Amino acid sequence: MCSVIMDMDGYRMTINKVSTMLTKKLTNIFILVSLLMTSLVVHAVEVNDAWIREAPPAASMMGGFMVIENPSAKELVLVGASSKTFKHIMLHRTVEEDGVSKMIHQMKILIPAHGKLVFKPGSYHIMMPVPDKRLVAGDKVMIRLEFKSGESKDVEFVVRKGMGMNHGGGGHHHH
Ligand SMILES: [Cu+2]
Repeated sequence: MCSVIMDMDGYRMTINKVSTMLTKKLTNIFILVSLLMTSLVVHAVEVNDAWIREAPPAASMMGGFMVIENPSAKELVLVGASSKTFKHIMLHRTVEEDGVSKMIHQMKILIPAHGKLVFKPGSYHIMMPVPDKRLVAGDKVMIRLEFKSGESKDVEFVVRKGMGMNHGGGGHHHH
């Protein structure tokens, strides 16, 4: 009789132990998943004034501009961008050499710690082929900015009429 009670206790102990272990494991998995999810999103970076210049009907490329702010203490490195709307997106910088402006492909663009970088015509910009369905002023496009850290940020760009024709950056028609 005594052994039966002992066995029952042993049985109960085992069940308790297993359920405690399970709870601990589930808690650990939950923490791990939460950590993974937060690491994939940039919380610090702020993107404002994101817009794409409406392209003339004959144009094959169009340019996009924005202001990226990095309030964090770590340098931010933009390495690419992607969107369902565009086949591909390039990182470009327009520079002027001997009075001739030209676009240089950027493998990466640095946004300094506690700093910001202005993407604007005649300077840094993103550039993409015009989509089959022509984009006009007022259209909105989601673009995902990809950073070297593996983090990304989804940004809504609004299509606008360009401000003047000076210093492209939005087109391949430089003089
Ligand atoms: Cu360009």
